[in-house]
Amino acid sequence: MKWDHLWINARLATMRADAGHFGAIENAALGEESGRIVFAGPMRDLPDLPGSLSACVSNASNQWITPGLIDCHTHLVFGGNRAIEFEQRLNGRSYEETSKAGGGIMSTVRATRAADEQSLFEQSRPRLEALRSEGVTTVEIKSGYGLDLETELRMLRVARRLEAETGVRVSTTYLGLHAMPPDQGNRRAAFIAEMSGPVLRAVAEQKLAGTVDAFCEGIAFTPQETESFFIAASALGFKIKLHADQLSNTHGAALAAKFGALSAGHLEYTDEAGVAAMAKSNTAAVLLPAAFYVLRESKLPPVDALRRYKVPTAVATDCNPGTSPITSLLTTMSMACTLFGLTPEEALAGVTRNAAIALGLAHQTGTLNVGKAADYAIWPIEHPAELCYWIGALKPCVVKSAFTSLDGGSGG
Ligand code: DI6
Ligand code: FE
Repeated sequence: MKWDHLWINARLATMRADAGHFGAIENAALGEESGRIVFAGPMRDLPDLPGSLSACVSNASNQWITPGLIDCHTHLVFGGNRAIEFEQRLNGRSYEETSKAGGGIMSTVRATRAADEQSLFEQSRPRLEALRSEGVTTVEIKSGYGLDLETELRMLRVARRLEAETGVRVSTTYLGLHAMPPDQGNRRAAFIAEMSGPVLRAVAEQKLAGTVDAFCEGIAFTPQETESFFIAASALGFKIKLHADQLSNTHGAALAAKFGALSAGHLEYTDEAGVAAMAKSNTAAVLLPAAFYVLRESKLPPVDALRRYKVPTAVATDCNPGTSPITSLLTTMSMACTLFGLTPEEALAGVTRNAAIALGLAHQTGTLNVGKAADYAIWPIEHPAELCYWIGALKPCVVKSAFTSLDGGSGG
């Protein structure tokens, strides 16, 4: 049997949970066959001579190979931008004030509704290419800037097309309760019923997403409203995620846990009881330090409690036009270390193994393990901590996902 490709003289940061610092293996090899990893271990354990195992043997020249990076929380499909609001915020207007005045998420909803499918695709694609050029091979993309049937479905179709045309694996999420559109007036209950009924069913019927998300917050939806949406979604077999406790403690983490959520994101205001509930329900935490940075937030997420309760903790960009206009997962990892106090190993686990857990894709990707998809990146570095240390100075030499390959030098 011949393998499609074999890397020799590599150093692997396998990021396996039980395998020591970074799951590192020196003098290693990585073999792939039909899009799967068939070997990831020391060269001395190869079952034969490299040339007998594969017709395509490459020398990694002692560079580090990591799992393909995973950005498990983004809103990267959207129309327009919000640079003007950024300017206003720096002049003292708060995010909440902007949002109450009809700006914020709703200004992106207007721009997204106005963009046709092709335009939305063309505006979003460079953001995904930028992520990929830094080694990202899987990305989660949420809807939530449509807030009507037609535009929510359009956003999810664009997300699916991004996967087809870039080869980056895309996990789609229907973010039905993101903001209350003013054109609905005070008809909160009617809006929630629409998003939890016809729109949810259309997403299911057209198989555009298998997971839902909501923004549970003072400026968005109450825990009771969120819960009614989750009940409808669970009944149709959707998996659950939540934007929880970002700006205040609404006990969103515990609410997510109650529904057995895959993940809860942000968590700046989550208390220990919320963390304990997440641990019990195997709900992953998703830390979003770039939104913390942009909003100049000062309340830190409960990182120590997440460690003590062994909650798998992911790190993601939250790429969105309001609170996190960033398309660099490496910079986000640096922020996770500097702003939140994660170790470089925790930050890398946050964009590999734990991000896969947060997406329910741990069987498929997130570590260099035999049987998983051949998603990996090769880095011109001497130590894996460099992935979190450099700011804007590092690109992978090779980015490979099970769908496609890309030469790092020419990408993005
Ligand atoms: N929390 C966030 O940080 C983003 N969405 C959310 O629920 C912000 C989205 C935006 O301001 O456009
Ligand atoms: Fe978000």
